[in-house]
Formats: sequence, structure tokens, C-alpha cells
Amino acid sequence: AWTKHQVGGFKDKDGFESEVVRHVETTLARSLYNCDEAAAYSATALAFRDRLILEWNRTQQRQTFSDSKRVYYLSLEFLMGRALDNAMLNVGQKDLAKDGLSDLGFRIEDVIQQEHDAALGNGGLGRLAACFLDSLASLNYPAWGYGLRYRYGIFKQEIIDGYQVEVPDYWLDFNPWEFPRHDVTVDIQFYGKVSRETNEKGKAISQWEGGETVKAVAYDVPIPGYATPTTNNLRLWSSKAASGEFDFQKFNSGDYESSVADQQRAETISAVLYPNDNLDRGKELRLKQQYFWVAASLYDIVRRFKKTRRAWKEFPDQVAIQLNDTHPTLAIVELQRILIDLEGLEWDEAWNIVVNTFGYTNHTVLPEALEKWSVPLIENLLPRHLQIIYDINLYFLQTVERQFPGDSDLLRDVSIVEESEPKMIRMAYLAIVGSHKVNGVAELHSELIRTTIFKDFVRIFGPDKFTNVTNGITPRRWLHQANPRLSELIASKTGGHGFLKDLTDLNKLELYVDDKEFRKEWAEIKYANKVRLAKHIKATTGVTVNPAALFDVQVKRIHEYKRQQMNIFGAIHRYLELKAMSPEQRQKQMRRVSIFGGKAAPGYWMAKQIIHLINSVGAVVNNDTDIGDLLKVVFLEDYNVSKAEMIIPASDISEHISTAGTEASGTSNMKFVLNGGLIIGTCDGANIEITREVSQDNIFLFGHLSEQVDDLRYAHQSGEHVVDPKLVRVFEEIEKGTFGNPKDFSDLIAAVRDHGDYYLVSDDFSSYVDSHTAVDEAYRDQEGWITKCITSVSRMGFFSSDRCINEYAEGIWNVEPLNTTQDK
Ligand code: 26W
Repeated sequence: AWTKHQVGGFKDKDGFESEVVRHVETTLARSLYNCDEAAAYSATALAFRDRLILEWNRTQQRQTFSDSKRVYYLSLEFLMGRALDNAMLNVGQKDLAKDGLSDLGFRIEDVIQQEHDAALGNGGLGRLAACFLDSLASLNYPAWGYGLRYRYGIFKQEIIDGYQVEVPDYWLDFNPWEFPRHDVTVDIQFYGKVSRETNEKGKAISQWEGGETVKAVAYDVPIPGYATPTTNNLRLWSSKAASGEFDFQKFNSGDYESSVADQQRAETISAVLYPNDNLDRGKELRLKQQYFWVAASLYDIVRRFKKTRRAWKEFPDQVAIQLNDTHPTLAIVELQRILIDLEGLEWDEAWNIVVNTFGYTNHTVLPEALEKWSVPLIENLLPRHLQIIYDINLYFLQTVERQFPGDSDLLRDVSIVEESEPKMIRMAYLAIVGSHKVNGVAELHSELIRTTIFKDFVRIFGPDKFTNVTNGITPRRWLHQANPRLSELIASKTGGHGFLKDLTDLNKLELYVDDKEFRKEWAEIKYANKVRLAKHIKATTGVTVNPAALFDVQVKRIHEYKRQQMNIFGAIHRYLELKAMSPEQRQKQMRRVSIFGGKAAPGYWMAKQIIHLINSVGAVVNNDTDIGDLLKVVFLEDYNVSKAEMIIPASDISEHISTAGTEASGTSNMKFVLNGGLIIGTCDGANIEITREVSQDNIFLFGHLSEQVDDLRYAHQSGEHVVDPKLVRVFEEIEKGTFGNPKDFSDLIAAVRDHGDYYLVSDDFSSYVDSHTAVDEAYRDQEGWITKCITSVSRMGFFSSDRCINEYAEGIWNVEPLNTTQDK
């Protein structure tokens, strides 16, 4: 296989060591004698970065000369995690680095751990973008990511007295993976007004004038592909005051402070990632972020296209832009503005180009997550864009009226402008109208958007505009890096590491499912991963857990629809059952460790109560001598990508238990199964397709189906629902004060018992508990369990993000991989 070191790698171990030493002594200006692990990390990262740069430059040249169509992935979030291990893997010289570092007195694992996560995302959507970049590079697609260079990524979570406390994540102190491009800048305009003039030819021309200008500065991050020379680019924009904006008038008149304040105001645009996941708050600064990033990216893309000197109508043959949710939807409006106001194209010609350029991916059906911006807000910030949005809507509604004459309800329902007070722009509708393809992220989810939230648009545009691309994950990070021993074991049976390029190769494992030695090694690896997690649990929470117990894991953003509350209610139920048993009976029960992790949005009261309840239950259960190691409940602080890489390989069963129809896909479900864990889950998102692949026998499904949800909710509202008796018992125990002040948890209980149980916790509770009993029984049969795990892993090939990216490339972008063989 191709490795990058064939071009610019270290000659040998000594070559690597001397580069590390050089960076310690010169770049870092430190003596080798006080080189600690942090410095060893820095120098190793710099040494590998140097290797990447060569291939990065060559890739850019190759893509420019080949003149082929490029993909631009616009995402407000890229949840990259650490980069060094991935860089070493993809340069192809990790073994050499391991030996070299060892000569210098370091363990490579410890050095890798020194890196701060690049955490520029909230959860699934941001991590998906990161997996996509990995696959795009590994498959040789000419592709760029465009995002924002937040000074603060997602906050660091601390748990203090059982409560979440948010601490700012300043991650840029030392970041060897970014290259500032102070020569690549774009001036971005805000506010101002629109003037209309008639030109020589009698055509009306709109000009956006005045207002403020902020400068966008590019920072580039190399994205190396695995076993290929391709190294793509992720371009992140940082805001600063435009040169003219640093008000020298003020400066000279002695008003230095307010001049500096202007500077800081400009910098706030890219200062912080909004920590809301699946909740739209409509804040002006967020809209500013969106336009700032979209306008800078489009300027860059258009500038690159113009260098080819092609006609405008060829733009969609050269450029595919994918919108990662509606966050970059203003790009549609901005491109239309560039084409008609700046480049002088006619409306229809421009609009054709726009629609053929964009694709839109929807990631959620939750109504509170669908972005809407108030008309007065847009009018003030982006006056010309509002006019264009109105024109887009006008022409769109005219075609609808021609298609469905006199259907005024339909016109109102599909209008991009919601006639509320104030009026709102529905960004998803704008994204649909301005794109040639709209996709959901798992089969059920894509079906739901076709039949519920976007059903009117299916009537208008026809069914072909709406497609499914089931999400995927990169096996490089989520198998090889996270679980190196399992990766080696698989390689030993499947004929090398080819499965990292073609994950369907995993099916070769099924031949070994009865191989004694193989099964033994498999079990040993899982156990070792559990020991490692047990040590982490001990070190961070003080709780001792038995690695022989069943590890039951739910790690993801805390959200009522994901139902961590159901999980902790289930743990309380288990505790009460154990307490009610005789000691003899108790000794026959399975040992469990209930492991939780995840951040709550800082303003999400219910989610914070859930975290508090988990910690309060842990404090009681973990110290109950009747229970011992039969049940432990732990909450792991600050769940992030690098913690996931440790937690996921240590799981026996993981929980993906959203109310049916609410979790668009889920991607950690794929990661857990790929690492030899099983799933307990609802018929939701990608769980359904995982079941199709691994078979019903290898997954624990429970709960109501999405088509039942409306009726169940209605039953709650009309008072027909009776709360599940086991759940009533759990509530009684909480209200007795067993887990601390019951007032602290009263809203959680009330949501289920008194406020309509929107997420149907009571409806699914008894089948959830039964399903856990089935898990216990299955785990009791260790041999049967291992068979399930091996079989499942062997059938996970479908969930590679490589498959997923190939589907986007063929069905949406119409792009092809670039041949790189001339380099070899
Ligand atoms: C406007 C506020 C906001 C912020 C983030 C709204 C919505 C989001 C994201 C779309 C939330 C998100 O991460 N969605 C997740 O996307 C994953 C990748 O497709 C899916 O696997 C998850 O099911 C979905 O919740």
C-alpha cells in the first residue's frame, strides 16, 4: 500500500529522532534535558507535520492541474479530536516513531495523550464531518472542508457535587496542525443599505453599500488520507478587524481604548462555538457567524473557479457544495447575489447554477432544531440578502401556484417566509428550494422527512429530489486507532489491513467464529480494554469497578429525546430489585457497571437534572454494601472524541434508546458494534440498518415503533395513559429522598407523570427493563455472547464512511476520485 513516507518521510528511526531533537532545541527552544512529555508531543507533532506538508502541496497542485470537479463540504462543526496518531498512521511511519520515542525515553501512547482535542463541534453532526474528511482524502476525492476557527471549542465539562460546570476550552495555545494564511483574507460586509440604479442598458442593478467590514483570515489544516498520497485541506476562517476598521482617527485623537474595542468586537465573530445541540436560539451573533463563514468560503470558491476562465454555466461542473444541515444555507443566497449583483447574470441563469451546485443534508426532525431567522434581524444585518430571499420565494411560490392552482393552504405551508409576528425565514425550506438534492442520514429518517416535515416539497419537486445516504464512520480512527489490538487480530485473520480500505473485508471473520484461539484472543482484548477503562474510572471518579462485570454504556449529548432519564430510571429499578432480594438470591445476579457520559447544553435545565440524578444515584448505589459490585453507576466527566476512543472499545452493551423517530441516525451505535460490543436500542435511526446487517439475533431491540408515536402521545394528552407501575415505584423511591432532595428531580418526574411524557418513557419502560433482563441472560452465556460479537463485527462493512462518501459522490456531487498513480 502507498504510504506518504515514500515521498517525504523520515529515512529511518535515527532520521526521525534527529528531527524531534531539532524541533525541541530550535522550534521549541528547549534543552533536551528538560524535555517532558508535552515537549516530546510538540516536537513529534512538528516532525510529522513537516512530512504532511509535502504531500499536501503536491495534492493541491495535482488537483489544480487536473482541472477536475471539487467538493466543498460546508460545516459549522468539525469535531476532529486528536491529529498526531492519525498523522503517524497516514504518513505510514508510526512504528518508527514508536521506536524513536522509546530511544528518547518516552512511550508513544503517553506522548499521543498529550494532545488537546480539536473539539470544534457539539456531537454527531460535527463528528460526521470529521469522518467525511478522512474518507474524502482516503478515497482521493478533490475536496475541501470549510468551517470556522473558533477560539473556544465546545466547553470542558467538570462535575462538581454532581452538577455540570462549564469551563472554557481554550485550545489554541499550541496547535501545530494549522497554518495561518495571512495572505488569504476576505473582507466581509454587514449591515448597510441597498441602493438601486439603472445601468447603461436600462437594467436595474442593486448595490449593497455601507455598513461594517470584518476581515476573514484563512487557517488551513492538512487532512491526510490513509494509504494514499492525497492530503486534502480543511480551511477554517478566523475573524479580525478589517484594516480600515482599526480606527486611526480615534487612535490619533487619543481614543485608543475604543479603537481596541472595535478590534475585539470583530474578533468575537469566530470566538466561540454555540454549545446547543438540536436547539435553535436565533441569536444575532450566530447569524453573523453563519454569514461570515459562508461569504468567505464562497468568495474563495468563486476565486478558484474564476482562475479556470470557464463560462459561468460550467460552475456546477467544477463545484459541488454540500450544506451540512441548514447552518450554511445563506450560501445559496450569497451565490445568487454574487452572480446577479456582481457578475451581471440574469436571474434564471444564475438560479440554475445555484440549484445545480448545492446539496442539502438534513440531520434532525426535531421541530425546535429547525432553524428560523427573524425577518427584521436579517433585514438589518443582510439587507440585500433579504430581498433576494423574497425574490427566491416569489418565483418558487409562482411555480407552485401554476402547479397547484388555487391551493392557498399549500402556498402558506411551503412559503420560505412564515407569516408570523415577526415574520420568520424557514431555513430548511430555503435549503430545499435552492438545492438539487436533499438527503436524510438513515433510511427511516429519510423516509420520515419525505412523509412528514418535507412532504409538501415531495409533491412539488417529485420524489427523486429526496434521497437517503446512511451515515458511516471511519474505520481508521474508530477501529485501528481506538482499538489497535483488535485491529491487529482482525488483520491476522483477514489477510492484512485491507479491511481499513474496504471494510466489507470484515466478512472474512465469520470463518473464524468457532476458532478457539481466535475467540480467546478476542475475549482477552475486550477484557484488557475494560481494565483500561476501569483504571480511568477509578482515577477520575474514585469508584472501583470490576472489569468482569457487564459494562453498559451510554455516551452522547444529554437530551430528553435520547432518554438518558429512562436509563437511570432503569438503573434505579435494578437497584430496588437487588435490594429486595435475599443475599443468596443476590449472588446469582449479573454484575453491572452503568456508565454514562455526555455534555448538556448550558441552558438546558432538564438535561442538567438528568446529570445530577445519575450522579446522585451513583453516590448511593456505589456505597451500598448490600450491593457491592453487583451494580455501579458512574458518570464520566467531559466526554469527547479522545475519551470515546477509550470508552467505546471497552463496552459490552451500549444504549441507543431514543424515542422512535427522533434520532436521525446515530453514529456511535456503529462504532460500538464495530468494536465488538452489542447494542440495546429502539427501532430508530441507523439501529434499524444495523439490525438488518447483523440480524435480529445479535441486537436487543425494544420499545414502540415510530408509526405508533402519535397515537401514544395522544393517549397521554387525553388522560388514557396509565404510568408503568415499575416506573411509579422508581418515582416513589426518588420522592422518598433516597437519592437526595427530591425537589432536585421533580421536573424529571413531572415530565413523565404530569406533562404528557412527550418522549414516551413510560410507554417503553417495561419492554426496556425486559430487554435488559435478556441482556443479562445472554451475557451469562459468555461463549454465546462472543459469537454474537464476532458475527456482528464481521457484518459491519456497510457502515464505513467510505461507502457513504462514495454514495454522495455518485448520487449527489457527480465527482470522481483523482488518479494519483502517476506519483508513484
Ligand atoms: C441550530 C441548532 C442546531 C445545532 C446542531 C440544530 C441541529 C444541530 C445538529 C443537526 C444536531 C446533530 O448533531 N444531529 C445529529 O447528526 C448526526 C449525524 O447525521 C446523527 O447521527 C444524529 O442522529 C443527529 O442527532
